[in-house]
Amino acid sequence: MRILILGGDGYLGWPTAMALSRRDFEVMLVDNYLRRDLCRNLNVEPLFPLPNLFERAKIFKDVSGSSLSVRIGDCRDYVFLSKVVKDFQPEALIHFAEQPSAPYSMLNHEAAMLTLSNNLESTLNVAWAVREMAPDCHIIKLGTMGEYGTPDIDIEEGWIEIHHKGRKDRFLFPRQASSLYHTTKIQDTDLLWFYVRTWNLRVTDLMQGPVYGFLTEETSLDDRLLTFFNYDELFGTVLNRFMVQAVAGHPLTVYGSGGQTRGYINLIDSIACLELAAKNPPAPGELRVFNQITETFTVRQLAEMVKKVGRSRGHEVEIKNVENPRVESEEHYYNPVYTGLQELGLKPNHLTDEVMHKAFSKIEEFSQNIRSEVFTMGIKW
Ligand code: USQ
Repeated sequence: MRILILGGDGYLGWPTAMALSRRDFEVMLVDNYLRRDLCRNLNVEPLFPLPNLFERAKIFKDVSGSSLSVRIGDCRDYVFLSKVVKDFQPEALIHFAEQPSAPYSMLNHEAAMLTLSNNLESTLNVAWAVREMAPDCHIIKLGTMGEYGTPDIDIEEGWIEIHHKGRKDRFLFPRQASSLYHTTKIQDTDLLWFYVRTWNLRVTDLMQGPVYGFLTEETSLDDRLLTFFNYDELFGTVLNRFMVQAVAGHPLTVYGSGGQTRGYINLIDSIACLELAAKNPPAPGELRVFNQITETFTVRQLAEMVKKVGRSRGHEVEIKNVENPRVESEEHYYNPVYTGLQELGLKPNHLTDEVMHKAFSKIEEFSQNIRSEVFTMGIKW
């Protein structure tokens, strides 16, 4: 299957591309190095050094024998994107080409504008390029569980039936985000749902929770194939940050009381979900939604787990409840449904001490790269 991965240089895009190319997919990656540029400009470089995308593809070819095609360009540039889609004729397209950070989107007006325009324009262009150049192509859009927020009712898998004044209909589950980034993901969903209804596109929306880890079969082949791994306040996500903080001897930064509950997923499972989605496309005119998580934790629970594993490895790990820089509920009901991907065949890799030990071990090897000053940068909602 020909699969086009937009955002192929990122934390998820790169390991997904490598994994799929070894499992019977012909993979083309597109990226404009937005994440690299933002990290360089904001002085929050990732933990592992990253060769450029051409170099990474070459290293991967040398160590695995599998090929990846690379195109550098901006998905907001419709001439560029439509030509890539026209020439490659993908059967599936994974859209990761978004500004993915909630804190970055709240940094200042410029960052808000970049997030809004990048995310919406790239999604609009994806819908158009597919319609005009490869109308049967299955669009797999990376959504986020954060689109739903933390409502006081169970979170369904995308859709809800509403009964009202004696009648009923099926709607997208209500959405209310708690950052501008998450709001753009809701707007992406609305855009694609509109074009699904209007143009009969086939779309899968993967509502993913925070992903953790960085070790896959392919990233373990060679350190130069490791993924884009941030641990700073802007681009790092919570569990990844806690593990690096533990290695650095920095207190784990639990925001507020730490009762915030989210659905988490191992990077390995995230890739497996993408493969399952690609191999099981929806019908034309269908927007299919999966909640892409495998278990739920509070921030407090994650901190306790990291503390236990970190201490067993000789690190002095303390947990600190810092003032919450975000506007979010700290103690709330959270009960999402996430059966769809397991029904398609996902076998979850849960968060265990062993999983954490392996991640710790690699982080320790690179500990000389850790810069503690980026753990807290003062970004507030
Ligand atoms: N948190 C802490 N301490 C930290 C960092 C985060 O307590 O040092 C808390 C946050 O306040 C939040 C939770 O941990 O309650 C998750 O925060 P996060 O930074 O790990 O994740 P988030 O900002 O929600 O965004 C990440 C990815 C985003 C993805 C999203 C899935 O950056 O691309 O869409 O996870 S979800 O959270 O389900 O919306």
